[in-house]
Amino acid sequence: MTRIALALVLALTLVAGSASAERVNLLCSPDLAWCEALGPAFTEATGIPLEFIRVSSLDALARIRAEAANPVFDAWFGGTGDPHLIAMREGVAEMFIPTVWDDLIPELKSVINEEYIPLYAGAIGFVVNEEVLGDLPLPRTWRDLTDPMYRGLVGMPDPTSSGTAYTTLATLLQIFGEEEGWEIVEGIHMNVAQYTSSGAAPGQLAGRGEIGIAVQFMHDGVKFAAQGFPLTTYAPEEGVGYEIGGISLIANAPNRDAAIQFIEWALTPEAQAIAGEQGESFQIQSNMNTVQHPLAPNFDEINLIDYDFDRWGDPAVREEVLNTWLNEIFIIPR
Ligand code: S7P
Repeated sequence: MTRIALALVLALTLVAGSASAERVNLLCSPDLAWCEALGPAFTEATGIPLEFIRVSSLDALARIRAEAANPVFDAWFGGTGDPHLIAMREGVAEMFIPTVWDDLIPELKSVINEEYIPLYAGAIGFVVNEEVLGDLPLPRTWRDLTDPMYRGLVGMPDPTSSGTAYTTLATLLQIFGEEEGWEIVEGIHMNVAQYTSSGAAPGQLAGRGEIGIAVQFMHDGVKFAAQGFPLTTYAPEEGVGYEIGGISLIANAPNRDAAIQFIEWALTPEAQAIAGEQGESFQIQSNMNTVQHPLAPNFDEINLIDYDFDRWGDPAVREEVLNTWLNEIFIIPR
């Protein structure tokens, strides 16, 4: 073999070696079953290995911020939109336009001002175990949830870790305004039996009969009902806020090319169908060509509020909301 041929073989070996070292380290915020189904399907489609850890939305943001100087993760899949927006604005995540951009539902892109990539959408609501409520009437409004007859029967996630809970607080403050909104948050707090760190967990407590009413995303309640738990899911009369879950490239990702390939793949109709088929997750998927699962919500039938993603995704506003909740609501004995 000539020297040139030998050099060529060596170069090709090195290139192949570095390509096989590519992998995707993923922060995954939706339900565990969906996160678990992603890796094998992505590896089958691309040959690239994927490892993930499941972390709630706000914990994921905290982690990305803390590791900004030396990122460990390459991409962040799912989780409520506000922290994705914050990550973009702070420069710890990097916006790019994926090739399927024009196939993503236009309204999902426009309400978030195209500041991050939409992955799915879902709305907040009540998930109720009527057996636990017994003779008590179903709560029909947000204000109903403050009624002392529901003392110890309500569950919601902790706003300091859960994007679901932050979306709920932002919803109440937008529907009722600051003063009345915090009054209602306090009334609900007095009835809360347990704050959970993850957004979907209150529905599991309600399903097992440990509480009567969970406040969380409705698609999670629908999922638990589909699994056989005696749960009824609906939106309160005053209306509900909603999420546009995101998918983001971490800034300075160690495996940037592989991460982009993952995000491109995750937005295809085939990959999005995994949510309902294997992941038992029924959000509205963002690609117009994805066949939506029959259990996915129909936003035309839900009284959605005009959620101001720009304002409630602002880091300073979020900070203020969380501080008020921690210092003025959470400390009230119940
Ligand atoms: O379970 C799916 C889902 O409701 O969970 C996501 C949420 O960000 C993760 O939960 P927390 O951050 O509230 O723990 C939602 O984006 C998603 O629809």
